[in-house]
Amino acid sequence: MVDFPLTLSRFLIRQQAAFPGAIGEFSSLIAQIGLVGKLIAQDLRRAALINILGSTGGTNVQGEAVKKLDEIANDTFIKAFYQGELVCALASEEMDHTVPLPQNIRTGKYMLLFDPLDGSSNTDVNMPLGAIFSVLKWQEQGRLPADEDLLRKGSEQVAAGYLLYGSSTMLVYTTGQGVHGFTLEPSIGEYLLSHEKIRIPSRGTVYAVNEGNYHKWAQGTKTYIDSLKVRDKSTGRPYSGRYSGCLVADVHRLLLGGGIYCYPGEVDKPEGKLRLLYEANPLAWVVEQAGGKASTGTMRILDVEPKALHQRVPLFIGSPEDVREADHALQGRHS
Ligand code: FDP
Repeated sequence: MVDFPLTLSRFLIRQQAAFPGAIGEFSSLIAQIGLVGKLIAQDLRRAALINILGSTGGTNVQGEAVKKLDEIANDTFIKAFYQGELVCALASEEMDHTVPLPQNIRTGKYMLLFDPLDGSSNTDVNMPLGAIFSVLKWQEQGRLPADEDLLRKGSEQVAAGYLLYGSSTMLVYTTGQGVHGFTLEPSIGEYLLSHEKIRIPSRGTVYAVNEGNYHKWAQGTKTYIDSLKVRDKSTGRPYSGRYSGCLVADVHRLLLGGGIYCYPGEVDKPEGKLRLLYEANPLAWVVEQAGGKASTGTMRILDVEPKALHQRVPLFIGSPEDVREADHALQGRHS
């Protein structure tokens, strides 16, 4: 007999049973993120037909042009969590500060940080997109968290994951007990467990980096990327280059098949491009939970002490052997 599919809701109920006293707040939060994914995926499928492609004409807190879909995705996340109940703080990569929640509502104990639409440059060309989320726990009673209360190291996350809008829609997340992937079955509107306990290969043969920035990099970065193209039987080089312009899609590829994604710092911009709290931390934890590594080039991402909500950080993430080699090259050491 064919196995009956395990839905996300049943999976969450099973996981919850391992925590006596759990009241289902966390399970509801993950289910609500799944719902956001369904709503956004539905818009994306028809985007070119319902006039939601292109830019709004505005710029976000990072000074980047805002796409209509950035705004739609951001609003969808906020509406889904605005009534409190599941969260006591909401912070988005698209907004200056945490979202002020309405007064006098019952708030949950979780703080949710999210990048509502990752890979915005892909919106108008029907390429993959994603969303990334990080969940922290708020222990204090009597007051709601302020911006600075969200400045926690990645190692303090209680859940992290992403939605991938590719040829299918997926929800992939971890709570520190491995990484599980669910694929949306659109005909029944359910996420079904499709990738249980994902393990990343210890080494891959693919690298993802925007090589258009080559001339802006420090010598260590150039040396490392150059080394990936040299013929070497023992490591399977030359590696193949695969860069989609969507961090989530590139990380998903290497989570399943191995390899490395790099968004290095530049000589004139050593902090790089990606956001620590909304992108690097959640993906670092997912990848570590699958047996991989994530580094700034000099230290573990999850140990970086955040100083600001929108702090940027260089990112090298993927198979453990590949990230270790990148670290060594960046630090001028030999592997
Ligand atoms: P985007 O700005 O288009 O949203 O952090 C966002 C991100 O895309 C990643 O998804 C992607 O890997 C990277 O930035 C692309 O940046 P470049 O265009 O500089 O390569």
